[in-house]
Parts: sequence; C-alpha cells; structure tokens
Amino acid sequence: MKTGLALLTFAFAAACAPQKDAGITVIAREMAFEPGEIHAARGKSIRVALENRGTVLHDWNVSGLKADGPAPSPHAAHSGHLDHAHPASQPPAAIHAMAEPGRTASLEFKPLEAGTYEYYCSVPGHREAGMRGILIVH
Ligand SMILES: [Cu+2]
Repeated sequence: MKTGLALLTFAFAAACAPQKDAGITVIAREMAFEPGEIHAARGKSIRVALENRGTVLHDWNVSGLKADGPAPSPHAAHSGHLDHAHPASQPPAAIHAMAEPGRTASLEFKPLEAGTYEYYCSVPGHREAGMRGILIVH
C-alpha cells in the first residue's frame, strides 16, 4: 500500500513539476480505463502508473507501438511468449503492466513513432467489455 501511495504521489508531482519525464496515472476498474485517452510525445520518456481500483486482476497493454526502454516484464511467461519463437534480434514489444486489485504497477517507455495506438486489458473478456482506450503519440 505504501508503495502504491508513493507511486501516486510521484505521478502527481511529476505532472505538476517541470520534470523531463511525464507521469500519467491510468485507473483500471470493471470494466473501463480512466482516462480513455492519453497523450505522449515521440522520443520522450513517459511513465504510466496503472492503478487497479477494481476487484479483479487487470493489466494494461499498448498494441503495435514501437518504443524504447520498457522495463523487463517479470511475468512475461504468462503472456504466452514462450509458446512460440521470436527472432532474437526483434524481441516482442513489452509495453505491459499488470496490477492486482488495490495495487499500482508502473512502467516507463519512450514512444518512437507518432500515431494513434489502442491500449487494452488482456484479461479474457475485459477488452470486449470496454477496457480499452487510445494512446496518441505526437
Ligand atoms: Cu481488466
């Protein structure tokens, strides 16, 4: 809990202070993300804190975005990447955070291409039920 509070405080401070890294908090609950649209700048690091205010596990994934520096996912095995081989030179994009109910998970990445990308929860049925939004890279 203390960690979650600290992350929230950090995200708030980052949004209000002239720091180089932008911080955004995305709230997950059944069955939506809040906000449903976030913005980022190409070539600039962005920190996203996924705050799960719901009662079940939720995660946050960005579809098709090329980015640098996503933190290595400690639970990559759950995503099915072990089921098939990827060329070693092109690891799968891992813009992914997962939070248990009441917890906050954060990740930092640097978008490399402008565009509009969908983000979604990959828990079965959640995306279809409305847990999605768009990330706009300028
Ligand atoms: Cu979900």
